[in-house]
Amino acid sequence: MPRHKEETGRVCAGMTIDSNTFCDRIWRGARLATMATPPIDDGVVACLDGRIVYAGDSALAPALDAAEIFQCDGRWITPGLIDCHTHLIHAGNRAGEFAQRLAGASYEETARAGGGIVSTMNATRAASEDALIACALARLDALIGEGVTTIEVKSGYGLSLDHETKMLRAARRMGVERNVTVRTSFLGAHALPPEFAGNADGYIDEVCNLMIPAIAAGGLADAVDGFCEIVGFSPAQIERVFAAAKAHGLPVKLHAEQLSNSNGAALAARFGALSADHLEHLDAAGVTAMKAAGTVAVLLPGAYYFTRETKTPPIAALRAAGIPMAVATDCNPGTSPLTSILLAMNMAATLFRMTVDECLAGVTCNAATALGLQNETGTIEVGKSCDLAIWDVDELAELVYRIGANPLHSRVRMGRE
Ligand code: DI6
Ligand code: FE
Repeated sequence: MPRHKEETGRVCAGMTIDSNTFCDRIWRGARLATMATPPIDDGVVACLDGRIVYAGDSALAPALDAAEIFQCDGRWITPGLIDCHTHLIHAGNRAGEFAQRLAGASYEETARAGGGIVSTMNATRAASEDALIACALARLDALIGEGVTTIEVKSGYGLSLDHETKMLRAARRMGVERNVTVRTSFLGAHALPPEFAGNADGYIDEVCNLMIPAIAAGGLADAVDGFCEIVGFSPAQIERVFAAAKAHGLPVKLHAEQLSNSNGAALAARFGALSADHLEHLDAAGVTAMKAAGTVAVLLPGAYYFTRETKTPPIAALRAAGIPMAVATDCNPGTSPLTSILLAMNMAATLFRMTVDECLAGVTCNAATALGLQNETGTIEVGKSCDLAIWDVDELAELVYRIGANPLHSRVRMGRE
């Protein structure tokens, strides 16, 4: 059977398809959570060249044919899940530090005592790019196994040009090794490396004048991130990092208000940040600033849980302001050794009182916006990448409700399993 596109030209994003369209793949008999429309009971999704060419009610669908047709038997389909905040690339682990914290030490104390981020920096510097990829792939596979099709990965454990670029190259390569979309963020302003002890401004000079220009020129980062915190960098230092990022055409995001309120979210908003992340200590002025800038609130309940934080992010205020909320794992060895996006959703609901719908939006459409990918993925809509997660559940709420279960039936990225 001749392919329609060969007869009449390409089927383009947003173009209406007609009854002769021959697709690559079709999923029929599904319940669809498109995240752009109300749920659809008897839905069909059609894919051509990795793009969605139809998604909607089967009763309204044109007659479609495809090389491969999947019967979904009433399974739910959501957009492929998006983990929009991870530190997946790192070497070693901090189980020993965890034990110290159980014995009473605080996160700040272990960081000041030379543990913390700097201990992971030492392990990461000692690891080759291949070794970094090998241990990160195990974490990535856990996320992929739960339907993740897009992941953000930060640097921030190299803290020198060579080691930060090694981390970013390793992150990009994971997207070649696996069928997953990887977005990278340069997090040079994560912690002060020992070479710059007592000279944080000197290190920020290096981040701004050496690292950001080189990383931007090499196309290694999709965004620039920072850690605005007493144990991290001051708002004035982060502002310099953001100015350098902007000068090199890179969007910004920020770890803000995690351990204390330093008005980081408002600073990020002033630079039109894609997202401000953590936000436990966010105040009303920060909410207002984020709303005005369209900055996504990325909530990281795994870090809240693991550090036994007691102050919850101001979910009600974020909700009332209509700020899009995303949920991510923050997978990192120090404060969130979490490789389950489904558990992150459950924690967002139980610990932060987010609704099922908010949790689902948090790992799909709002997570896409937090990465600047809202036109590419995060909803099941014509023209977007055909990124799907197909679930063996009767109700979508089961994705949030279960603890330790994995009802994923199959996963599709750019139309391919
Ligand atoms: N906030 C966090 O929770 C992680 N980084 C950050 O900026 C912690 C990273 C670590 O402890 O290794
Ligand atoms: Fe983080």
